[in-house]
Amino acid sequence: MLEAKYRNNIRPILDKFDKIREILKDTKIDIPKIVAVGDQSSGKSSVLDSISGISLPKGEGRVTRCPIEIQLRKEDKNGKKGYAKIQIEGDENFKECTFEELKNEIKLYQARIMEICNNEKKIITDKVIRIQVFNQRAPDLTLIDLPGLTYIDGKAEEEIKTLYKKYTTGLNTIILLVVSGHNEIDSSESYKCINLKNTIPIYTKIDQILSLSGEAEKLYNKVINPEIKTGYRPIVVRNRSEEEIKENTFTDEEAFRKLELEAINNNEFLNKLDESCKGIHALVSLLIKIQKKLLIESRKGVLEQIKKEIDKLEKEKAFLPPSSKTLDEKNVIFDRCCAMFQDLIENTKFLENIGVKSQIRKKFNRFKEEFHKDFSTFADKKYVKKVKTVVDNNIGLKLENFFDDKCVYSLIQEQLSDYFSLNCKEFIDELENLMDINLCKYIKIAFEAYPVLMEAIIIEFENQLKIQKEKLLNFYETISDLERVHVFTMNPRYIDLVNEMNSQITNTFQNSLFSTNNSTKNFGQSAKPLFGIVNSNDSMSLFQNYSENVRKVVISVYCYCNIFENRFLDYLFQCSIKVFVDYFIREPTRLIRVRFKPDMIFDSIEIIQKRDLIIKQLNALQEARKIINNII
Ligand SMILES: Nc1nc2c(ncn2[C@@H]2O[C@H](COP(=O)(O)OP(=O)(O)OP(=O)(O)O)[C@@H](O)[C@H]2O)c(=O)[nH]1
Ligand SMILES: [Mg+2]
Repeated sequence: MLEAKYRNNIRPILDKFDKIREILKDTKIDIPKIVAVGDQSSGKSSVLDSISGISLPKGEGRVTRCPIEIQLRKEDKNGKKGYAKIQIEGDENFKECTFEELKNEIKLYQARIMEICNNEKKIITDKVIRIQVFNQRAPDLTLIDLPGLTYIDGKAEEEIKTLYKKYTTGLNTIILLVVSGHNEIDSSESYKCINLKNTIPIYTKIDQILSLSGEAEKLYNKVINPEIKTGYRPIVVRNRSEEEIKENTFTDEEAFRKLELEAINNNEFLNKLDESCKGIHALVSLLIKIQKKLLIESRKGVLEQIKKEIDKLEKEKAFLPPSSKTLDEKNVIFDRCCAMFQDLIENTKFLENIGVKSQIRKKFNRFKEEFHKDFSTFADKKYVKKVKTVVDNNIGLKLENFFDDKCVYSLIQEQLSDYFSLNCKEFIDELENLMDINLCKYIKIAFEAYPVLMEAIIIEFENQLKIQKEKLLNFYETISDLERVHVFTMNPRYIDLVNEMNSQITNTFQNSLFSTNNSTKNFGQSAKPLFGIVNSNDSMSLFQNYSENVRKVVISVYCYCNIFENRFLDYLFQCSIKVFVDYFIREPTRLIRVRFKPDMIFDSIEIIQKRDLIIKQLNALQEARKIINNII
């Protein structure tokens, strides 16, 4: 009665979850399942064998080479029973066979798996063998056998751990941790990579334990007082030994189970265990109970996971480039990419504080510092001496009105020639490079999906940058020619600066005659940056042996350089922005269109594969969602 009720309620859910597990095998969605893990040869396949009554690949050495999913059902959807089906993931159909044939079929499928492993040059594979068994005497359970995690040869350990992670993480997984009765749970590598809360420890090979004195007591203690606590109590079981399998000693499963229980109950220690810890039958009852609870309770959670995954994939899909097969589609995509590029240039960081303009400004400031250093250190004692010679050689010329004086004029021209020998061209190359990096960055973002077009645009922009750089170099040549020929001494700022400095230096001279205090007196704010050398003491020592005329000439040259420096660099900065930044942001898409050919827009293989994969996954998730909605 209970059995029939269970079958009516649970069986459909179990079938549906099996279907969902198959559909969602490539996702991380936590579908209810029962999985056997443990070290190599601990008896995992033998336990599942004992539960299911089918003969899985077993034996010493590394036997199980892939996940084997066993779906045990009393009958198929049409009520047909007494047969089995087998398939390797990727096969179009299941192969149907009788129970007698199944043993041999499993061997053949195991050989196919070994071939897959050999071809992939691997020890194990994650391709699943799926076996459906419709047997009146079997419980409705779905179980998964995994390869053993071995620490003997250390081979494939990482691969198996990855497989364990894939199959055992998640709250909806019940783990059968199979350990040989001789061993401790913590001697098994597997216990470290599983969720112990969901774990049922299963001690195998109790027949061997019972024949050794003292071992049964140890096992008893391990069961009633386990050192490693898990969510479920351990169960002790007896499977067939290698010889028993070879010699086909126990053909009747029920008789063999009786023997198992007798052996346990005849032992003075194991006899004392709770009935729920004794033998395969106890394990099957527990699994049916847990599976029922799991199937009922996990439905909502699984549905939520599916919804989340669908949302995530929908977003990814929306982010992928649209199909680009027809000419219209190609044109629409091109316009979209152009708009994105324009948007990036106009609205992102291109012009903001941390954008290109400010990067150029920073470079300019650094250049300016270098420039200024060279400009502001020439007026030393040697220079003043040189000026004296120039002034002496020009005796007779009026120097009070020095602004257009001949010797000032020639000294300024000489000084400017030095400035123009500074490496301004290298600096302009740096600006070009900076623009190149920034423009390419945005082109790559906007045209990422269409590499042929992207490359063409980059070439066009780089050509344009070269042209623009030539323009800037021409500006530079023009300015420097102009500055070299004309000395603009009638600039009011220049005149103010010269006057201010002259009066300050005169005051300093006068003050120093009356004062014993040598403290430094600053000059006016505007003059200060120029006159590192012309503080009170230095200026005195610099000028004390020379006439006022010499001092005035030095100051004139000095001030001119200051004015020139600012004027020249400001102009160069304005030109750079105009030539490099304004030119490219004014109509960026005009430059892009020059190179555009519709053929340059096509989907890359990666995009096609990615799109197909997302669509496939979305279809699978939607199908799974439908199935779950039908259960709830
Ligand atoms: N005597 C005895 N032998 C057992 C018992 N359980 C398993 N064996 C033997 O132990 C060997 C390994 O068993 P398997 O079931 O293949 O072990 P496994 O954990 O699946 O091994 P891998 O898949 O290679 O990791 C086989 O020869 C089994 O016959 C048991 O309870 N008693
Ligand atoms: Mg195995």
